[in-house]
Amino acid sequence: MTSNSYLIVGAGVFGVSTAYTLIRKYPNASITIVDRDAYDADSRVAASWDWNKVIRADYDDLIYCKLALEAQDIFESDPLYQPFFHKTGIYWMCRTDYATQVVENYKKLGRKAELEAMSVKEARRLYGGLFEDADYTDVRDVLVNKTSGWANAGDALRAVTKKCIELGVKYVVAETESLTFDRSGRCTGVKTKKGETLSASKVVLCTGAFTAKLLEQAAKASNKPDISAGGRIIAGGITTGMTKLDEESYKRFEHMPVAVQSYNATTGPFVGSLPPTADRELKWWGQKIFKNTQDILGKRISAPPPEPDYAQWKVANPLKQDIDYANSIFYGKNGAHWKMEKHRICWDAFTSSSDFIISPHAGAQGLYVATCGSFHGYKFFPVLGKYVVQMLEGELESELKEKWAWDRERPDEKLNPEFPRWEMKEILGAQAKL
Ligand SMILES: Cc1cc2nc3c(=O)[nH]c(=O)nc-3n(C[C@H](O)[C@H](O)[C@H](O)COP(=O)(O)OP(=O)(O)OC[C@H]3O[C@@H](n4cnc5c(N)ncnc54)[C@H](O)[C@@H]3O)c2cc1C
Ligand SMILES: *[C@@H]1O[C@H](CO)[C@@H](O)[C@H](O)[C@H]1NC(C)=O
Ligand SMILES: CC(=O)N[C@H]1CO[C@H](CO)[C@@H](O)[C@@H]1O
Repeated sequence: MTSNSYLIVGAGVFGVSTAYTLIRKYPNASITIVDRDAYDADSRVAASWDWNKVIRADYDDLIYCKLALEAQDIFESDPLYQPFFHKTGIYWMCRTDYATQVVENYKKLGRKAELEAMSVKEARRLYGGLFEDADYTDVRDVLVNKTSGWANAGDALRAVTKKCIELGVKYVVAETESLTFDRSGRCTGVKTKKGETLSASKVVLCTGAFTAKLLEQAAKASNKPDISAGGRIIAGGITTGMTKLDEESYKRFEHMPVAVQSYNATTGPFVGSLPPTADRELKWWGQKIFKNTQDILGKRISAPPPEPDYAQWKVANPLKQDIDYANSIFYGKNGAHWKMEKHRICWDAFTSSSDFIISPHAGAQGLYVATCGSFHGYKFFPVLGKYVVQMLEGELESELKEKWAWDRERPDEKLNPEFPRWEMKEILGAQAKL
């Protein structure tokens, strides 16, 4: 085991958690992370690099519920993660019977569900009426739960990466362009854009939204069509926006819970709003989740824009309007005067079931995939590596192995409210027509 060397491509939560688990298990192993961005850069493309992310365990899927509780226990108790976790509770405007399912899952797992379903009338009065003017159309109940919260996402990622480096993980800044294979077809490493090669006995792709494009480049360069993602992995983007609260609003919203508006597969994805950061910035993510399908080496593939920074700070007006809409459905008149200060487009990798892929790649020995957070991966940061390493060592329990497999049946994406249902061009085109 210890004679293995590991090359992890991508320093988001999947890659860093894997490196952290490996270096503690095998302190003398050669473990390298390669990423296009420095881990402490001022701006990064990683979805994991963000001001904040929701940390909740309220899943109707029992497996993710269990995993999220496992992760949250670490966020609460491990000195490495704990400084970044804020247990603010959640305020969830719910339009399905998700709530009942969550409570049942907690019970099955022997955990106390500190989760309460309230009528809209009752809920409106909570938190000094912060959500009195939200949009409650079709809302069945409002879930209020103490155990959820949020994390300073980018800061936690930087801290764990720094710890990995201190423990002996090498961090290389380079863009990976393709993969290298030996004569038997085994993956032996990566080739960077500058033409360097990095080698290892196990290569793990944790490349998020870029994964399908990278695999296509590798398939083409090595003349191995089986390396292609073949429609399993779809890059999706979503807009986030922030306002800096004035003194008065800050006093009112300082102790707010994470807020969520959830819909269904017909009407759309979750929309969320996160409590103000230390800089007093309150955040939303929007309701429009989009692909960016483009021609990549003769195939139609969704990938982030080709700019090195994924053009993530170039946010067009129709996307900014998505954030104004989010503001209105959470705060109504209470947020009507807020000025939006920052917008970013965040890209993540999706599967049609929103399941991760944590699996050997079926197209080559020595090649593994661990990504596809599908817009919900961050909260699992403290435990992802444990499962990736189990996968690398063939020890993943069968239920997880099947759920996260490279090859498995994949449900119709139309059943998934979170799945990207727009093309970015369509949304931007709508503006051109106005
Ligand atoms: C707007 C938004 C809100 C979200 N909110 C939440 C939330 O509240 N809670 C939650 O749990 N999850 C949330 N998520 C999901 C979560 O952020 C992701 O699922 C998770 O961070 C994905 O991690 P990753 O490691 O797979 O990818 P990433 O974090 O994107 O990391 C991939 C890394 O790979 C590198 N890379 C890619 N290609 C190459 C290459 N060719 N060469 C070198 N390096 C490369 C990139 O630079 C990047 O650092 C949200 C996502 C978005 C976009
Ligand atoms: C989703 O909700 C809308 C309105 O609340 C309803 O008309 C529609 O039938 C629902 N769709 C599903 C799949 O439940
Ligand atoms: C914010 C908060 O803690 N709300 C509720 C969460 O659930 C518990 C248990 O049902 C309630 O007592 C809290 O008021």
